[in-house]
Amino acid sequence: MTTPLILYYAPDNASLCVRLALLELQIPFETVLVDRAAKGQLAPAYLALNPNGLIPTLMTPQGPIYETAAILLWLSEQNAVDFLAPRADRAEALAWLFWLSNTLHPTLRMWFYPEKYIAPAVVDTLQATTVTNLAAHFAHLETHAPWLDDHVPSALGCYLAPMVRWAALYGPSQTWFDLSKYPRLRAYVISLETRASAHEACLAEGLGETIFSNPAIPNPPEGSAL
Ligand SMILES: N[C@@H](CCC(=O)N[C@@H](CS)C(=O)NCC(=O)O)C(=O)O
Repeated sequence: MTTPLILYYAPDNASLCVRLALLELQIPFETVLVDRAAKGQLAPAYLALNPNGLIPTLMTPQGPIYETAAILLWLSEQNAVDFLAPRADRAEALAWLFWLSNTLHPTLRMWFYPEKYIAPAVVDTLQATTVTNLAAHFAHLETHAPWLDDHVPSALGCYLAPMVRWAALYGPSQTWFDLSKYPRLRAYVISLETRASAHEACLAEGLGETIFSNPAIPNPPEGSAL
């Protein structure tokens, strides 16, 4: 790739998944901050790149790509060595990528942004169901994702590890999430947070230490998470 990729990001947003993948793959990239506090994701210039008004977007020589899973798949395809889930077969890796994208990530979004999904009067009801569903999703991963035992960097890991972080940090309550209940998942995210990619992402976005296994609210050098 000759023209550098440009990652439109906000600290500790879903763009973190893409930043981790770019760093792991050692693909040069530049960043442009999307100012969440000023609703920059809804500014006309950003909507021209990503009409969904969501972060991230990756500008590539072929134009902008959005949707975290699509970007991770695209980046994996640019790479000579399999990055999707190096020790899983492709069918299994694709199934898990889609599950992360169409099940775990949207359920987290319902937990963080219930008002986007339901009338204000019944937000409590949605949150009660959502937290039960989230606990079931993490238990499902713990039991059914053999690739958690492969402590190697992958697109799946770059997607999952930030979601583990967000489960522990954001939403109306944090007490429901206890990573020690999921020992395979815990060992997996610890293996990823000790990598150079995680350290570099920490510095760029002010994420602190133990970013996946015992995260703290970020203190970013620019922009804000919410
Ligand atoms: N389906 C999207 C979801 C991305 C997403 O939820 N982004 C959040 C930040 S982590 C966002 O842009 N939130 C702003 C909003 O919902 O208005 C993807 O996978 O890229």
